[in-house]
Amino acid sequence: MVGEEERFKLVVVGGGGVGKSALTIQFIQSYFVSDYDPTIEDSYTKVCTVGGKETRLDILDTAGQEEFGAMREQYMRSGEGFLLVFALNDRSSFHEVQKFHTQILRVKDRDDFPMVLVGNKADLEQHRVISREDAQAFARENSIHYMEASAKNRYNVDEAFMELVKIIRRFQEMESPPPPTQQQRKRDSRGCPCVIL
Ligand SMILES: Nc1nc2c(ncn2[C@@H]2O[C@H](COP(=O)(O)OP(=O)(O)OP(=O)(O)O)[C@@H](O)[C@H]2O)c(=O)[nH]1
Ligand SMILES: [Mg+2]
Repeated sequence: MVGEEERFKLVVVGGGGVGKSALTIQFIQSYFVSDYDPTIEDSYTKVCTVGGKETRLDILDTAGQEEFGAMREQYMRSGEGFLLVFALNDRSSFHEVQKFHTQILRVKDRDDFPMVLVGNKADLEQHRVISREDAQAFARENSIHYMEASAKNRYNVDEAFMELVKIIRRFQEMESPPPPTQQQRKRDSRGCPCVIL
């Protein structure tokens, strides 16, 4: 629609230390944060072009550590799409991300919602404990997209966020179809005469 800016709320979730902040900062500011400084909650805004259309992204980088998790339900209610991040070298983070997935669907009260599963730290291939097949199996069962990424090498970072935007668009279009065209309106008004009771 002319003059109406597209804007989405993206939320990055997953266990502690999996690289949510590193991925977010790599996406927003194009550098790799090598120190680990546990997040409480940080938000960012970025305007980018996805599929030829300009979009404003409000990105919430959340706390993976349990003690900072009080805001979970609240951000899950307001998020329009979620990056579910785990680390390929951390088995417990793969289990945690599955819990996030379940909790999001429960809070949204839906069977599916825009999410992309991200297996981060792909540069640590020699320390991998979650196979691509295992992650893909979970993603397939739950009809979500799976990508492997590395915040360190800037591998699949933009791609993960862009993919999520595309999925949100498709989802929201299905939820609220565009207003009928002139043609359709004419046809409907002829086909469905007004009934006065
Ligand atoms: N080798 C490697 N290290 C990474 C990668 N992404 C993040 N790290 C490192 O992993 C540690 C944790 O990264 P963070 O981005 O702070 O993790 P987080 O998920 O935001 O953690 P919380 O804020 O506590 O939830 C840091 O030392 C990062 O430098 C990656 O792709 N490869
Ligand atoms: Mg963080």
